[in-house]
Amino acid sequence: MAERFTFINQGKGGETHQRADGDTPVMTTPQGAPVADNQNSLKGGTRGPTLLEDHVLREKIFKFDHERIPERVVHARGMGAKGYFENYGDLSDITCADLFQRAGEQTEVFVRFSTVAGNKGSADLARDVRGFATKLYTREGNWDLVGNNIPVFFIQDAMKFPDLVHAAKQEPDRGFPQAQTAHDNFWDFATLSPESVHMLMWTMSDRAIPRSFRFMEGFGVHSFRFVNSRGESKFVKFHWKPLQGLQSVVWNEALKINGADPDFHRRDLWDAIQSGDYPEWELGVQVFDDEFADQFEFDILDATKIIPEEQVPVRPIGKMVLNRVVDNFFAETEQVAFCTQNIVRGIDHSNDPLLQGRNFSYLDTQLKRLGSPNFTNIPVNAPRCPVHHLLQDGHMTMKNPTGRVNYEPNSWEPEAAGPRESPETAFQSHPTPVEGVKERVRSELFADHYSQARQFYISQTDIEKRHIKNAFVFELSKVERLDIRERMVSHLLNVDDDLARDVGKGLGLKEMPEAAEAAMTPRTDLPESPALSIILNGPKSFKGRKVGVLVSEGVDAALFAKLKEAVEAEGAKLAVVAPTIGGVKDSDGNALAADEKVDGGPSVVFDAVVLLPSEENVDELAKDATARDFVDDAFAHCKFIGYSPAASKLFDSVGLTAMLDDGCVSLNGPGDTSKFIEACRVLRYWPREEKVDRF
Ligand code: HDD
Repeated sequence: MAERFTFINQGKGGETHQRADGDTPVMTTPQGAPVADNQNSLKGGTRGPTLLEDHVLREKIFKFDHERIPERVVHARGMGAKGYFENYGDLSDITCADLFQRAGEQTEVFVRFSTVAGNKGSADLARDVRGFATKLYTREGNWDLVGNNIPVFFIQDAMKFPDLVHAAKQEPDRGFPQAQTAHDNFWDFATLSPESVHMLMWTMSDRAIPRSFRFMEGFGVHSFRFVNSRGESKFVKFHWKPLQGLQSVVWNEALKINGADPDFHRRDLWDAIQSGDYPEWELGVQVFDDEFADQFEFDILDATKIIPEEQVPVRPIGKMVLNRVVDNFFAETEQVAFCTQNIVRGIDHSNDPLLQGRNFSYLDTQLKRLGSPNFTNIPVNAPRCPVHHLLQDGHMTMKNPTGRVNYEPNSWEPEAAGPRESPETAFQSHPTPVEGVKERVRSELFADHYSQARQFYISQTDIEKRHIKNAFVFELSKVERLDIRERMVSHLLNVDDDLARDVGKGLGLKEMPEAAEAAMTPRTDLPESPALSIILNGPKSFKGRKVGVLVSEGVDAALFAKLKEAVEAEGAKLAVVAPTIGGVKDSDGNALAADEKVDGGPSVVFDAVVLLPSEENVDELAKDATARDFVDDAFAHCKFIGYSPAASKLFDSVGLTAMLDDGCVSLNGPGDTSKFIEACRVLRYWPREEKVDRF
């Protein structure tokens, strides 16, 4: 405990002050002077004025006044975690990056997941892109792979980034809406920038409402380069694939989770790691040469395009395991500074104009946020390998450099001369030829904005297609200007006719607009890519998921015990939801502790639910509106519902009795519990959706 509050071990003569009781450290001022009274300021007389002389008070308030730093201009809300990357094998044929040379070698990692548009205090389940930023502390310096959970981006050139972000965030006059793109400015900008159409398909899909950070993919987005020790180079795209499988929530659920638990994603990651259920992602690479790049249908430097996995398979090269939460949110999650420019020998940038702009922006923003070019000395940012350079001084210098030499070349004797260059082990830019005239242009090859948007759409299951249509209708229904709504539909006509017509219908358009003018005729011959669907890439088991069990006094003890056993055998978790947080007595008269009171644990925060009221108390439960919502929402969100015979009264209370389907599993005896958990493995009972989704 003492360490938690001990900021600097002062070294010589600087032992931590110890209190007489020996257990707790002495509280000091930041200058190290012991504090006598942390409750009262220094006054001139018992009821007199506080004295300016009170340096203890002034220093305490001063430190407090400066606690906040500017929040990130985008990705303000995030959650960090720590772990390691384990390399699968020797990749020296394609890259000399040190971390990829030896099978089984581990490299320390820090990850920050985030939403993009919302402020630091916004809710986790916004419909938004998720940031997936990784810092790998390699033996040859830090490598930051600053990606998202979507493999394409809204824009092709960094020049457009400030406008994109301004349009997406709160409107400047009113300061709202918070953490959502469902407003005029965003859709105005997006529809005037047809290059965003592919990304819009992804953000209107369930990818933008993940169930958890643990169940989403990550992508480096850009094409990078791998370079081997012979100086040969190939292009590479990076993918993080969750070994937990993909999973998202449904939109109505997301809206409700934001109210029930705005920290849903943060809490989920924290709880999983703290309980030893460490999330894992495989790092995969799509490696391709210049010849492939030249014959590929699209420009591999265009960040609005993917290379379908069916065309260039993703080769797994290692695994990341997140097995530690942060020690301190501010010190680590807030102060971590990712920079796309941080790459290491064996990896290089490409000419993607978005990446080129990013390489300036990240370093610049860290100076603004962290206040000093010495931010690389903050523990979470400091390389784990030795650092020797002759750069010096600046705000918050943390090291005491010794000696006389701070320049190079110099002719001092080797012990005093300081560090020297090392071309053999250093990062070297791959010598790609550069030619052309200076001009502000976009390559003509970037002009196809619709073909891959269509490919994404046709690769979805019918359920996912429905969700995409609904999302467009929801977002555009919040847009006040009819011409903007119509403009979006005019773009969708270049993607898929059915999609456009259904969205037009959902918006109540009297007439369909003309298709938007396309710079290049959209292709309709690109094949489906099953890798783009979430449902087709779901988990194999119910592991890592959570079942909410609604109980009342007198809950069947044997059934509950069997259920718990089946849930835990699957590697899932069970939470007891009861009328009061004091819990209930089960049918054997034993106390059953509650994890949530029913209004604090609505069904939206669980992956599946079980209704276990007792015959004696079910009527009482059915009178409670939040208990009824629990059942109604679970059904509406296509969740699997296990239920004991007495639960029929709960179904009656919400008018569902006649609608019960195969997703509702009756638990007549303890043997049925395993049957229920097996059913849950597909996560949702989707055939129900058509019956409950009317608009
Ligand atoms: Fe960015 C943060 C990902 C384009 C400028 N970005 C930021 C973070 C992620 C991304 C995950 C949060 C890092 C963290 O957790 O601290 N950004 C992307 C991806 C992009 C992208 C995948 C496109 C492929 N970004 C992009 C462009 C620019 C920026 C084109 C500017 C030209 N991004 C920033 C930034 C941020 C940032 C302003 C805000 C806070 C920070 O950097 O540290 O510099």
